[in-house]
Amino acid sequence: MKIFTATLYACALGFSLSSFAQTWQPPAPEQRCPSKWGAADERGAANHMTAQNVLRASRLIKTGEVTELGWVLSADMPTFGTRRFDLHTKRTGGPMGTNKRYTNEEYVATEIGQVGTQFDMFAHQGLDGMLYNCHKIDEVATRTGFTKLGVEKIGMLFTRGVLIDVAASKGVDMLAQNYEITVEDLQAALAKQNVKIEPGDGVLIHTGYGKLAFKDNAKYNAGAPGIGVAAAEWLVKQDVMLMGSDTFPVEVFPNPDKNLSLPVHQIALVINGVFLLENMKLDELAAKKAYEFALILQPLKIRGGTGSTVAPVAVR
Ligand code: UVW
Repeated sequence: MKIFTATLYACALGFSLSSFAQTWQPPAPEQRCPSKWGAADERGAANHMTAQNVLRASRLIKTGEVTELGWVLSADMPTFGTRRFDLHTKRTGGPMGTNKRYTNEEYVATEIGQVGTQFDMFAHQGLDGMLYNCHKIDEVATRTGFTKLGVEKIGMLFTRGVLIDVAASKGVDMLAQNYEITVEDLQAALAKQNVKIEPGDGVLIHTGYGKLAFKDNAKYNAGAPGIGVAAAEWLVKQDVMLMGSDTFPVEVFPNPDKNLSLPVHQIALVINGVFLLENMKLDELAAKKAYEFALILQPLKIRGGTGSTVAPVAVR
């Protein structure tokens, strides 16, 4: 009866029912599983990590210039939701011996997998109770980590990195909060930079929004410009290894379709086995107009972990 009434209202107002349709429907399990890397696969796009891929990236190293792309981990960085990072210094000893040795440590209370510049692993996101390759979350989640799809499966990533400077391409320092980056935006920026995406690349998207981190954390966390569903699907079609950005979700947040919750997280991590790299420091790379480089990072080997804080570098 309610549906009938809604239909009458819609018709009276001149809408078709399709106006209310979701803008994106996740593919059904039989459409997304097994993944293109096989039913037993737990590494997704990390399968691009071949010796040839490392050599392809290493050929981009010409001067040895290193640019750091990771945040300094500290209590004043923006953290999402109830995540936190607290470091307590432990003055553990000294002076000891005739040589008066001192020793210091720290106790860090944090979500080590999901703070700072972070690499999202497949155990991090699900779709209707399932993870990548249709593993049921209830079957692989334990009190001590995930038995499948943990971040320890990934190891060293050394690949060609491509910076897409969408902010520069659009002539702004910073894209507006909640701006959805389109396929056309990515293609226009790539054309201006004269760079093409290749299979296995790590694609980093500069929005300029990262300038707010550590300065106005409330605004940084309140929303984010980023890729929408169409741009994410286009990047996935280019067969990239990972998608990163200088924002907390990589994707536009909140999604323009208020009925959707972080769909790009599902498109990347659950449906296609492509990684996300969040909260990146990209301003220096953008200022150098460094659009192609060797991108190097190694997620911590946290057994059964959903991700890892990382300190990626670009080497040219
Ligand atoms: C968010 O946007 C909340 O992203 P993540 O959970 O991957 O940090």
